[in-house]
Amino acid sequence: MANLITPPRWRLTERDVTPESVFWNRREFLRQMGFAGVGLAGVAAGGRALAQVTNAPATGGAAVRNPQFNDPKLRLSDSEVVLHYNNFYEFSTRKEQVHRLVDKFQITPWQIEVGGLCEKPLKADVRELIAEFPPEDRVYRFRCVEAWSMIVPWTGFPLAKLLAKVQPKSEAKFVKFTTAEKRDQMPGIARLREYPWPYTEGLRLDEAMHDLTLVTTGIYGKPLPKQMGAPLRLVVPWKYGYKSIKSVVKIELVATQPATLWETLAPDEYPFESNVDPRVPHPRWSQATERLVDTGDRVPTLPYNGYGEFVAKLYGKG
Ligand SMILES: Nc1nc2c(c(=O)[nH]1)N[C@H]1C(S)=C(S)[C@@H](COP(=O)(O)O)O[C@H]1N2
Ligand SMILES: [Mo]
Repeated sequence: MANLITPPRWRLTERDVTPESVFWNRREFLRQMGFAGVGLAGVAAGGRALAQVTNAPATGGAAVRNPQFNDPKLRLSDSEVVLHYNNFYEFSTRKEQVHRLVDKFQITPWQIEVGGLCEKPLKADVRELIAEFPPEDRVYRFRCVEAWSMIVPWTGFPLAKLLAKVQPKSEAKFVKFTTAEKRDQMPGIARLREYPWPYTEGLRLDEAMHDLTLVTTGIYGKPLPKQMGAPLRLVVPWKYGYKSIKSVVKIELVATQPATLWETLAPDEYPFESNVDPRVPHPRWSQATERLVDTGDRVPTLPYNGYGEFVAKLYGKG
């Protein structure tokens, strides 16, 4: 466990970041193959369920698919696998355990605060936000820094709409996001005592305003399950998964680059910008390829996770 780590105290053990490249043993492999077998059968069922999705519940589950983000070449990952393979360290560092530990996690009511350097800060219940910003469905690739990936239909709305509502001041240059810290309901927090809780993340303001950056309230046509960051998370598809912060309670406009949990822990391994880039290896493993969570297929990783045509210009490229 992390709290047994010797100097530097915060240094992650390989167990903590659980890169499959390191922990991939034969038993696990066989188990995963069994998992994948079930998964393949589930794909068709998942597709049917999606087709049935028509009426949007107030909880942000399902909406109309945005045709711009519905690439027919992308095969959706099996929801049975995706929903039960999670990184959410507030509950557990073991991906298969997270979904079993969320029962006590209370998500209603859920207040969100949007403030900092803006003209019209607001506090609202997540249901009010969903009512104000009607969600749409988008199929996105999702790439974890640990080199696993998935392709999922998220439900949400562009963060830009929410930011426009609060009217950022000209001094605002970054956006900071904070996850709820409910220690009595999140058993993982106490086990990682050295971590700088609550989980925080950040984006440059232009990244936050980009149309791809999605405030997400649903997946596979249903409200987000707790293990995936209910009732509201961020999804930033061209960056490594740790930027896609879950169960957000606060969004702040700030003047300088905010400290984030992962960058504070290991800046050389989890830097602030963290754009997906197959040419830049992680210090402990290659980022050239990725493993699809459901099938186990290894596929090449794409620059900006395949979103270069939309975002390269943010970085003076493309
Ligand atoms: N609050 C919080 N957000 C988080 C994390 C976390 O541990 N806590 N893990 C991140 C990482 S590393 C990844 S890959 C994704 C995983 O999202 P998923 O479990 O919904 O697939 O959530 C990100 N958001
Ligand atoms: Mo991740």
